[in-house]
Amino acid sequence: MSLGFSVDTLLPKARGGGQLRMGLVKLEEHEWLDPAPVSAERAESFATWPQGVPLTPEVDAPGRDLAAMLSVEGALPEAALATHEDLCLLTRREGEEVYRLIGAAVAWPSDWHPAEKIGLPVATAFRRQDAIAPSSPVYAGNLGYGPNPKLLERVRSADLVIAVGARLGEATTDGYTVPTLEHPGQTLVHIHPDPEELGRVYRTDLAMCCSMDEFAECAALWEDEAIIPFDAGAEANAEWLAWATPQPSGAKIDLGMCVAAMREALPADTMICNGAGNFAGWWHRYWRYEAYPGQLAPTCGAMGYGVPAAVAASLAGASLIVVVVDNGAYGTIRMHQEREYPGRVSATALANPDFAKLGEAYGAWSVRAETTDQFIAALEDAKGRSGIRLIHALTDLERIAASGATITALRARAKATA
Ligand SMILES: Cc1ncc(C[n+]2csc(CCOP(=O)(O)OP(=O)(O)O)c2C)c(N)n1
Repeated sequence: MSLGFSVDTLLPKARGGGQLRMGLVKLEEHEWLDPAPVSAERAESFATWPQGVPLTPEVDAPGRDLAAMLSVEGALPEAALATHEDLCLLTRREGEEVYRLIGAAVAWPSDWHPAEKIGLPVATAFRRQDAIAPSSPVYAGNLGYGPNPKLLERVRSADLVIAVGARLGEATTDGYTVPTLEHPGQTLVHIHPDPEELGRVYRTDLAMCCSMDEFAECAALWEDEAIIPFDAGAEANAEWLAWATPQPSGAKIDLGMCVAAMREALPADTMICNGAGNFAGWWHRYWRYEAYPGQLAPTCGAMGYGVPAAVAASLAGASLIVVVVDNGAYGTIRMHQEREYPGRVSATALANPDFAKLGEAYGAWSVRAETTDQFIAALEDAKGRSGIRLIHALTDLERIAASGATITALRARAKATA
């Protein structure tokens, strides 16, 4: 049997001939085929983690050849299921020296999650919520607008902060306060592919300029014997779960419950697209960004991003449900007005059209929802249809943010401290 190349010839050429970081060791052919694989566990692992089988169209034919070599019916996924080995196929295109990965079937990716091994809490940066699966036992939540106060406190009191791939921007750092720019008593390690970013705003104790896959591959090699397990990951995960589980707010249309209903109703690989605005906060807090990519949202905070992002996703095959959250105002700006100049409302009220009728005029299936029950029913109905579906959710401006803040309370607090 031949795979067309040997490990010895392949390895120096992987990643353009750079240092090998994958932790691969060469096995003889008789070693890499387990004569009695336990396929039930592998089948379960493939079923629960479909992202472990990324396939390009290019891998189909060689995958079939590989399966045939192993006397298995099918292609790469079936071959990986029938053996006890995770399988990757690479190709070298004409005129290219490097090998490219064209498909893989990896059943046990959890071995590649160093933070889980160590028990360290991992939070995602603003609008990068799909970077870590929320089902990870050490997922600690999102650092963005309206963060979980318990998560902020954790970052504030940590001895060591490792920022992997994230820009330490305004939203992620709660306005450059967590951590503070000089973070006395705290060690900050910043890993980022752009050398301009490292040390630009934050004093950095250790800066590493590299791509995220290079870092991940190196980090995955941390030896188990050297690992000190911490409880902080599980604790932070429990705090996040409590924060990210909506409690009924008493609102006529309760957006937390609507997002919870969406989680029930829609597939886990659903992508959430949004632009700037307080409405997005309910999804940032209560949606589980399990898919990758699963969040199309602007880290620069631009309004008007959501619909074009959703159109782009639909061009790539996604089907669209549009939720218009209509509180009759530029709510975010109204919130700032009440906080800084309580009671001085200026140019933030909107005279909105009937978005359901507008959607209908454009050929979308559209529904108006004024209560949580109507929203849930609309969602169920929408699921059974194809084409663009639009739900016009009329919300109460008084409930201005997913944190639970109200206009009345903001105004009262601002007046009291004026
Ligand atoms: C292109 C652009 N213009 C202006 C802003 C400033 N801005 C941020 S949120 C916001 C109001 C958003 O209102 P809306 O979309 O109705 O959402 P809400 O906050 O009411 O949920 C504005 C004007 C922005 N972020 N992007």
